[in-house]
Amino acid sequence: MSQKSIWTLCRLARAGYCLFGLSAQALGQTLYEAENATLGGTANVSTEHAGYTGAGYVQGYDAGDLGASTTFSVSVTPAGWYDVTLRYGNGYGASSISVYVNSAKAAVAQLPSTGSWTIWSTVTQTFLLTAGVNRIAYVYDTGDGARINLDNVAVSPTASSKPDLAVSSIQWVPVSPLESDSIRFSATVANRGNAASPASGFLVSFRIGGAEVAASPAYTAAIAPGEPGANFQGRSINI
Ligand SMILES: [Ca+2]
Repeated sequence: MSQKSIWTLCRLARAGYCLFGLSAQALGQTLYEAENATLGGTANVSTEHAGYTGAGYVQGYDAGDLGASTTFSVSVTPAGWYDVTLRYGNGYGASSISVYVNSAKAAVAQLPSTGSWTIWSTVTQTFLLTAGVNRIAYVYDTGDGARINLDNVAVSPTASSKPDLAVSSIQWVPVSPLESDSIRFSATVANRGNAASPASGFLVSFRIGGAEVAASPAYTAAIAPGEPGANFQGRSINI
């Protein structure tokens, strides 16, 4: 089935059902139109420049439009690494835009000129998404080039290998400490991804109420994919 015929069917179906059912099954990816996303600041929908998909595109990322944002609600199952491909137009020159995943700045997308406002191109980035709805936002931050139009994003499971570390079995001894006791924390880190973790540069931070109370030493060995658990010992603290 061609993409055109799929989207013809989409127009006949309820939009939500179409996005999560038909197009995902037929294309292996799910398409989210920018004009249907949540817009902030000066971002607004336009149809001036041809070549877009769906009912239009989002503009309003011009010079001085700091804070302009387009937030996509992206639904995936299961949790894991996904390719997020932005289709954009850029008739100015080399540009960039900040990308937030679930409110945390995850990357800055580099957006080379497409040569004309009616020529559209794509840039793909890979993000770790949670099961269910994720918010992916393209925000004009200080330092970004902006001056772009956003057409859509396509989301699909990534083919590249990634680690996926999960912390579990958080424990402390003594279990019921007195005020003067020293407490030692420990946790287990498993790699549920399909690539080894980096051999250094990460540790486990133990936090109570958002404040770090102990941290493990930096880990110095990669955790292999499928490795069920590596033990991280936090330093002792006094409460
Ligand atoms: Ca569009």
